[in-house]
Amino acid sequence: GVKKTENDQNVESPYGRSLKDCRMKPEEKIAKLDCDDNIGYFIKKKLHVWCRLPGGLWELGTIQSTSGDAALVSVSSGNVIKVCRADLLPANPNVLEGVDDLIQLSYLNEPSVLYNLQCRYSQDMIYSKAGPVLIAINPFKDVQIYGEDFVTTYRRKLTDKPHVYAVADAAYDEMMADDVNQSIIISGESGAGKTETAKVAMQYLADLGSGSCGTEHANAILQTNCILEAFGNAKTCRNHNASRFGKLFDIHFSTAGKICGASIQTFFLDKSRVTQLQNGERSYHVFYQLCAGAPSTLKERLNLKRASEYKYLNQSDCLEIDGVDDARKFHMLMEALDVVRVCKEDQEHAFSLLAAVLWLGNISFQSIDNENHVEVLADEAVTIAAMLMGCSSQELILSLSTPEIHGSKDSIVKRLTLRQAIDARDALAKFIYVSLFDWLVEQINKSLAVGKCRTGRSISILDIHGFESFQKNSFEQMCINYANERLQQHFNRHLFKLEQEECELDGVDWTKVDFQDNRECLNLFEKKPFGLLSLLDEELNFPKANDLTLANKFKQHLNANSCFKAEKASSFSICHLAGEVLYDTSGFLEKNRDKLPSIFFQLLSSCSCRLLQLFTSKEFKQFQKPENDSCQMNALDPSKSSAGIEFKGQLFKLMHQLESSKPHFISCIKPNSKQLPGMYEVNLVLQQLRCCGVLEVVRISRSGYPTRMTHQEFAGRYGFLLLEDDLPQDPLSLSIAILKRFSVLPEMYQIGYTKVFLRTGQIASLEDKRKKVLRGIIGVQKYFRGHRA
Ligand code: AD9
Ligand code: MG
Repeated sequence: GVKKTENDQNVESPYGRSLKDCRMKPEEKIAKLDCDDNIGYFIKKKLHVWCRLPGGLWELGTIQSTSGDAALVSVSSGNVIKVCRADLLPANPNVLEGVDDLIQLSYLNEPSVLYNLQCRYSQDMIYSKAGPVLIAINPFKDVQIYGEDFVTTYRRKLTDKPHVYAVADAAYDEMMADDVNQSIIISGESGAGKTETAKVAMQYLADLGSGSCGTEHANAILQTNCILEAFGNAKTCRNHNASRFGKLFDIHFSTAGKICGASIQTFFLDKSRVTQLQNGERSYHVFYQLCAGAPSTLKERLNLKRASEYKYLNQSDCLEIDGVDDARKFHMLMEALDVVRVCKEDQEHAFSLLAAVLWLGNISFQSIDNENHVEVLADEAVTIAAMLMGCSSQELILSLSTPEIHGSKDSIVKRLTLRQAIDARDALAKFIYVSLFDWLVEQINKSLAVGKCRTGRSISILDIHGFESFQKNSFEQMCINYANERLQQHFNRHLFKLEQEECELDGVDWTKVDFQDNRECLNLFEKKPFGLLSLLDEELNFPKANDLTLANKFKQHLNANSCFKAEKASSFSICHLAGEVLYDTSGFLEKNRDKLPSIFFQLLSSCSCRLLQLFTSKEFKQFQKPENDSCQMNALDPSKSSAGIEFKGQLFKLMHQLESSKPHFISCIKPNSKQLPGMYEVNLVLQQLRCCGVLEVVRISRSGYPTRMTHQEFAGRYGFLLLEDDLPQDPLSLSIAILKRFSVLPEMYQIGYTKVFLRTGQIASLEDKRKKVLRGIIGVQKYFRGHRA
C-alpha cells in the first residue's frame, strides 16, 4: 500500500529547509531585493547579517547589541563596528552557502546573491542557476569541466549541476520531444565569455549530433569558429579576443537527431576597426596572422611585409598578443578554410584583398596648394594595391581623387582636402573588408548547407555584442544598445509576461509582479515618424544636414520620450535598461548613409579580381548597391536602405526567428576587468547582474509558480499513488485529490482550468514519494517472480 504521508513539519524540502520554513508568508520569505523587512527579527535573534561598510562593500557579521537606529556588529575580522539599521540585511544560514540555484536562497538581497556566486566561483564552480537562467562567470583560466567524460555525464543525466552542457542538453531533448525549434541566447558584456560559452554549447551539440553523416558536419561546424574569429575578432582593451560582430548559429538536425547542416547569420561587423584603432588595440586578427604566417611564396605574390610596416596596423602600438602565435593561427585558418571547402584559388583571392586593404592604408597624399588640397602620392603603396585589386595605378589614383558629390550640383568641388581624401581611401578599404567578411560567411553557409534530411528542427545559438557604454559613443554603440534593448525585451517577455499571462489565462491568481519594461526605450528608436531611426533617415534627405542639425532634430522631436535626454551641442543621452549612455552625433549621418561612392563601384566592378567584381554585383548583398549617379539625395530610394534601417530589418528578422523558438538564456558575467583568474570584483558583478535582469528573474521565479503540469499529465504521473477508494474520474479532480492526499499546503499550489501550478520544490518532494512507491512495487514484483520460479 501507499505509505502514510509524513507529518509535514518534518518533511525536508529538496533544498534542505523544512516546509515550515517555506510556509512563511511570501512577503516575508521573498524579501524584495535590497529590502530589509526581516531585519528586526534578525536583530532580536542575533543572527548573521550583511552590513554595508562605508566604501559600499558588504561584510558578514553578527549583531551584538542595538541601540536606537544603530547596531553593534562583530565582523569576521573580529572587530566590532557600529552600523545603522538601514545598512543591515539578513544573511542566509550556512547550510545555504553556495547553492546551485539562487532561487533556493532564503534571503535574496544583493549581498546574499553576490556572496553565493563568489563562494561558488572561488571553488571553480563557474556555473549557477538563477531560476531558468544559467549564470556563467568567466574563470579566465582552464577549468576541468569540459570534454568527453562531462558530455557523457550530462547526456546520461547523471548530474544536475548547472552547466552549459545541461542547457544544450535540455534544448536538444525539448527539440526532439516537442518538435519545436530551440534557441540558446547568450548575453553579457565584452569579455564576459559569450563566445567561449557559445563554443562550449556547439561542442556539446556537435558531439551529440555526430555519427554517420553528422560527424563531417559537426567537424565543419566547429571549424567555422576559427574562420569567423580570424576575420571578425580583434584585441580590444576589454578582451584579447573580442568579437566585433554578432552571430546567430543555427544547427539543423535530422529526424534521428543527427546534425544535417548549419547556417550562420552575422550582424553589424564593426568596420571602423579596419582603418582606425585605439591605442593598445588591434585590427582584425587575420591581418596579423597573414603577415606572420603566410608561406614565403604567398608573401612574395602579395608583396607582403611585416605587420609593423602597415599604417592600418602600426597606428596603435600593439602588434602582438601575449601568448598568441599568429603564424600558427594562420595555418589553422588555412586548414579551416579547406574544411569548409573554400577552394585554394578563392583563398588566394581573399588573401590578396587583405593585402590590398593593408596597402591602401599606406597610400598617402601630398599637398598641392595653400588651401589644404591634396593629390595621391604615386608610390609603391598605390602600385601594389592596384596590382592586388586587379586594376591600373592610374585607375586607382583617379578614383581616389574624384570627390564624391553630396547635395546639389553647385557644391561640387574640384579638389579633395586631406580629410576628404583620407575618408575616401578608408571607405574603399572598409568596403572591401566588410564585403570579404560577408562573402566568407556566404561560403561557410554554402558549405554547411542543410542536406536532404532537412526536418526543420534546429537549435540556434545567439552570441551578440553586449550593451556598450564608452566615454565616446557613436552610431555603432547606439545600434548595439538598441539590439540589446530588443533582446532584453524578449527575455522579459518570455520570462515574466508569458508566465503571468499563462497564469491569468488559466484563471490562477497571479499577484502582479512588476518588472522593468523597456517599451518606452524601444519606442524612442522605432516610432514612426518621430523615432531615432526615422529621424536619422529623414535627415539624410536634407542636403545641408550635418551632425548638429541632426542633434537638434532629435532634441526637437524626442524630448517628450522619458528615455531621451538632450545634452550639449551635438550630444544626447538615452536611458537604457542597463544604464544611461551619452551619444555624440558626429559621424552619425555618414555612418547611417553607408554608401560607397559610386566612383568606387565603377572601379571595383572593372577590376580583374573575381571577388571584387562579385562584391559590386547585384547578386551580392542587396543593401550595398551604389548610390544613384544623379546624386539626387532628396529622393532616397527605399530599396537602398540606410545602415540604421538595414540593422533594424536584420534585428526584426532575428527577433522573429527567436520568437518562434523555445528560448534558453545564459548570462555571462565578467568577474574583473583585468582578465585575470581568481579575482572577483563585487561591484562589477553586481552591476552586470542588475543590467541583465538576473536579480529580477530570481525574484519573480521565486514568487511565482515555476512548475506547471496539465491535469492530465499530473494525474497520469501521480494518480497511481492514490488509494483506490478515493479515485475521482476527471483529471482536474484527480489533481486536487493528489494534492490533498499528499498534504501539499494550499499556498504551495494553485489549480488552474487546465494546469496545476506549483511553487518551487513541491514537485521534487512528490517525485520523491513516487520513486519510493515505485521501488516498493518493483520489489514486490521481484518477490513474486522469485516465488514463481
Ligand atoms: V566580446 O563581447 O566578443 O568582447 P565575449 O565573447 O563575451 O566578449 P569571450 O568569450 O571572448 O568573451 O571570453 C573572453 C576570454 O575569457 C576568452 O578569450 C578566454 O580567455 C576567457 N574565457 C571565457 N570563458 C571561458 C571558459 N569557460 N573557460 C576558460 C574562458 N576561459
Ligand atoms: Mg565574443
